Amino acid sequence: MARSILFLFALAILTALSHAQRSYAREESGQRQPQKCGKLLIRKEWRTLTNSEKSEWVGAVKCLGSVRHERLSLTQDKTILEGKRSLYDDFSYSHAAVRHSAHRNAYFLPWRASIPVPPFLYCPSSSHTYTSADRWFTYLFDTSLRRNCGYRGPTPYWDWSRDHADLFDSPVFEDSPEHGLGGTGDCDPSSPEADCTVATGAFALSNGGFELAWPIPHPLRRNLTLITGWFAHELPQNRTLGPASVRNATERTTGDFFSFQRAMALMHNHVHNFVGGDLAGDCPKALREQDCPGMADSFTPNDPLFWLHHAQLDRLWNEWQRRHPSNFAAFSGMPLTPHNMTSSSYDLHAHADHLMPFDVQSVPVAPRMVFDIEAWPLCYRYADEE
Ligand SMILES: *[C@@H]1O[C@H](CO)[C@@H](O)[C@H](O)[C@H]1NC(C)=O
Ligand SMILES: *[C@@H]1O[C@H](CO)[C@@H](O)[C@H](O)[C@H]1NC(C)=O
Ligand SMILES: *[C@@H]1O[C@H](CO)[C@@H](O)[C@H](O)[C@H]1NC(C)=O
Ligand SMILES: *[C@@H]1O[C@H](CO)[C@@H](O)[C@H](O)[C@H]1NC(C)=O
Ligand SMILES: [Cu+2]
Repeated sequence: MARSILFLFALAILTALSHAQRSYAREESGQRQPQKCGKLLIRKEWRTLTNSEKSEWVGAVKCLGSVRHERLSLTQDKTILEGKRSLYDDFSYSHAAVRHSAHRNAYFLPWRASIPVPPFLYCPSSSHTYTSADRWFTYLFDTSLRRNCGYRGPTPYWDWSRDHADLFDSPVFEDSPEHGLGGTGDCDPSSPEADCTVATGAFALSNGGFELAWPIPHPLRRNLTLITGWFAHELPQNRTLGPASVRNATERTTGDFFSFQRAMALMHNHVHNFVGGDLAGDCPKALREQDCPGMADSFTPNDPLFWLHHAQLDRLWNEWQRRHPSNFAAFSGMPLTPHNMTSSSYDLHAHADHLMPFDVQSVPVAPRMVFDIEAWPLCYRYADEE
């Protein structure tokens, strides 16, 4: 199965409004003073969690996957989608639905204006809003775990740069049925059953894992592979995801949001593509090729690893923002050296105050609102790694 090339950003969200969002809506309508954070939540690297913290997170994710509910589609007719789906599936579906709608609906034109072209691998990232959409998406997921599943522990992230020399052996792929996310699946091409189904860790069906709804019901799939050779100058992920790449992305791009995002885009895609299966948007075998979602990453949040990876990207953005005053609110439709104004890589409309609509069930969010993770409503920070 050809491995999909991924889009960059995550979109949100159909889940019910969080308390914070509702309050924000009230604040916007002038009924309330801006709110302050209480205690900041601390996000921690996966391997620094105790086993019991890991199990708590895994358990909360499984809980979200066990809460069945109906939901409205994002199409204009607002039909109810058929089938068995969970609060967890919502996050995958939002990814897909917003993108599909964005291509059909005038309603979503503002989305298109702010996120113009999917940033393909080796094309410069054109999405100047993705980091902020991503930050909000991850925050909403975390909020959902806390609200719907009583999660009280830290939001984990996966610093893959610590594992780049041997990604296969990363602690995020632990086998433990209680606290492990599991490893690669069985992808044996000669076996008709094998579809890269993950058989280890807490998300394996045999260990009480959940079935995912999108694009058809199936268990979690992974196909860990170091990919090389798509492009002449391409290096395997064990070369592109190390500390040197991270330093290049964060230290050599001061004041240049565009270059920073481009470097992040490459690392982002390389992790998705290394892990394969659901995280790479590879279609389940049981789905006919022509029924496979065209948008490669539509269901990539199926793999709980998605959240650990995206929290890491969020962490790197935060780190970059705090490296230099010119980085903190760096956000615009224009790179520092606009040599070609007609290129689709440049979005003249992207603006930190441009509201990103999140459908009828969510208040629109402006990138500026998520610049400071330590300010309300986000109210978290990243732990210093040991
Ligand atoms: C697993 O990934 C490799 C590398 O991309 C690919 O060649 C292979 O077809 C994949 N296997 C399945 C079953 O998707
Ligand atoms: C990356 O993996 C390849 C095998 O796929 C190996 O030959 C190479 O030495 C590794 N590079 C690093 C920097 O670990
Ligand atoms: C970092 O950037 C330098 C200069 O552009 C380049 O030569 C080097 O290969 C980069 N390193 C990595 C790991 O990307
Ligand atoms: C500018 O970008 C447009 C669209 O990508 C392209 O068609 C055109 O050739 C570019 N012009 C120059 C001078 O690079
Ligand atoms: Cu991603």
